[in-house]
Amino acid sequence: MTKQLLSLAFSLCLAGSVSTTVMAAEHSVLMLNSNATGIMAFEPALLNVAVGDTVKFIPKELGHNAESVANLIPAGATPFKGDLSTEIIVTIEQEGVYVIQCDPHSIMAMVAVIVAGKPTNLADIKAKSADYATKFVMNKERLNNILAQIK
Ligand SMILES: [Cu+2]
Repeated sequence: MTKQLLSLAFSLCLAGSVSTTVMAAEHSVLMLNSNATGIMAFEPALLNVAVGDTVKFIPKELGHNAESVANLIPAGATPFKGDLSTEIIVTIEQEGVYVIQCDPHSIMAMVAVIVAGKPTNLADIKAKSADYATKFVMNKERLNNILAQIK
């Protein structure tokens, strides 16, 4: 009897650790040559995730990458940079707002925003993104429009 109880307790522990792993969701963001928001776009452009989730950036079309923008991620978050035309899976470990760009199309505002948990650094991101956005020659309002949707 005691043995059975122990083995039951052990099974429950296993089940517990497995479900913890499963709870971290994986999200997908497509890298596209165009969509409803214009040319050169991430889809979705705004993604809400939980801390610990992963985001997979998928090059649906060639010539794109996904990378975090310097100074436009939460303090202490690890920057990342995917290779051109290559899928990258990023684990979001820090709460807050992240701005992501495609390097070759950053001047066309090929950007996405990830909000992990609460947007604790939103005011900071909005202030710093104004300077970053001066390099856009197309889709100039795209980043502002995305940031304006964050509550
Ligand atoms: Cu691109």
